[in-house]
Amino acid sequence: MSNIYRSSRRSLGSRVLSALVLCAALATPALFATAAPAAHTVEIDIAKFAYGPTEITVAPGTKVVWINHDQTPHTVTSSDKSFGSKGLDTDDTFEHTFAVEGDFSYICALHPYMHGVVHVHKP
Ligand SMILES: [Cu+2]
Repeated sequence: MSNIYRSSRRSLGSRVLSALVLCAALATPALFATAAPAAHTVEIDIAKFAYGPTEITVAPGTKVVWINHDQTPHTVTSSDKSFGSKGLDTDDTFEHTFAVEGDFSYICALHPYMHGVVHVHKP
């Protein structure tokens, strides 16, 4: 009798666990889907130890997404510390939305000779 009780308890527990895992799996893409329709997005490629384009001009509210295409980790580290990524592995991305006007220069903390600048100005 106690064996049956114990095994049914265990299966309920594992059923709850798999339901939670399923919920997490379903919730994650939904989260990305709601985050996607942002005002305006610009991509900057990181390739061959350089940001491309090195220099861009965007309107306030623009989201800039950096993508590392190198086999080497890089970072996006702003000179004024207003934004900064962790070490980006191959195909990792980092995004930052520029809310205010200004000139924001940045470097790769691992290779400080890599540099770029985002100019944020009203059109
Ligand atoms: Cu780097």
